Amino acid sequence: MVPKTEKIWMDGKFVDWDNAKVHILTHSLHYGLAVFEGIRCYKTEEGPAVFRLKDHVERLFKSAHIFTLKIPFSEEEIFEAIKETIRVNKIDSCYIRPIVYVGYGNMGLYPKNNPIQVAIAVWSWGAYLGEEGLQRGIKVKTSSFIRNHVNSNMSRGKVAGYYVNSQLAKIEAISCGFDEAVLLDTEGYVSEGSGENIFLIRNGYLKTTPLTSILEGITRDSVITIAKDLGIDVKEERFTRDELYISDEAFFTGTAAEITPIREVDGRSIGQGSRGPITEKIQSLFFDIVKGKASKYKHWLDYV
Ligand code: PPE
Repeated sequence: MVPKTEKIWMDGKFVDWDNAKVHILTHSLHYGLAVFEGIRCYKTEEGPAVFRLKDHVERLFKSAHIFTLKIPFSEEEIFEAIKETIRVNKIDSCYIRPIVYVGYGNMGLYPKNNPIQVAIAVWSWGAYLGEEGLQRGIKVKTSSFIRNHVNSNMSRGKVAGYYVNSQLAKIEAISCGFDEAVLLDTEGYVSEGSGENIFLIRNGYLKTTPLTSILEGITRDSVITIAKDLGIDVKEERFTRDELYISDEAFFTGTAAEITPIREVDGRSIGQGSRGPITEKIQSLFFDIVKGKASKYKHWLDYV
C-alpha cells in the first residue's frame, strides 16, 4: 500500500488524502490519456530538496503539448504547488506524482470538450527495485513485448497509456522469476526498461540508447553529465541485446529506480555478476548530489 500523507493538491486546493477522489467516468481512466511526472525530493542537511524540479515540470508541460492537453495552470504555479504540497505534508523525503488528466464530461474518444484536471500527490517511496537491488544488482529479462513504435505512442511524452506496454513486460518478467524487463524497439535494438532508461559499460566507456524509442529520462541526462565530469566517455548509440550480454557492467536509471545495477540479463551474468566499479562510482556520486553533498551540482536542487 502507498503510505498515506495528509493532503493531496487537486486543481488548486488541498484535499484530505482519503477524499482525493474522481468520478468513475473520468475520461483518462477509460482511455489512458493522462500525462504525469515522477520526481524525488531528498532529505539534505539544509532541508528537503527536490531533484531537477524545473526539468520535470517542463517535461510535464511538453508531454501535455504533445497530446494537446491544455494545462489550466502555468509552469510557475505547478512548480510552486509541488513545493507547497511537500511543505503541507511535512515530509522531508518523498516521491512526487503530478498528474494532468482528462476529467468527467463526455465519453468517447474525442477528449477536447472535457475538463483538464491536475493533481499532485507525495508519499514516501524507498528503493524502487529493492535496497538489495541497489547494492547487488537485479535480474533482467528481455521482454517478448516490443516497445511502442515511435509513431504509435509518442515516447517523448510521459503519458499513462504508454505504461500498458510497460506493465505487460513487467508482469511477464516477474512471472518468469526476474526483477525487471528490458524492452526491444521495433527494429530489435534495446530500448529501455519498463520504467527506466538503460546503460551498459564496455572497455571503460558508457553506452546508452539514443533518444528515439525511449522516454527522455532526466536521470539519464544526469548520469551522462556526471560520467563526462568523471572523465568517462559516453556514447548515445543503439545496441543489441547480445552487446548487453557481453558488457562489463550495466545499470538502469530512473527517478524511482535511481541508479540500479543489473547483474544478470536472460540468465547471463553481467561482468562479475554484481555491481561493477564504474556503476558504483557513478551511483555514489549521484546519491551525494541528490543529498546536497556535492556543491558542483547544487543547481540541480530546489530547496522546499
Ligand atoms: N523510461 C520510462 C519508460 C520511465 O517510465 C522512466 C521513469 C524513465 C525512463 C526514466 O525517466 P526519469 O525518471 O526522468 O529519469 N519512470 C517513472 C515511473 C515509475 C513508476 O513505476 O511509476 C519514475 O521513475 O518516476
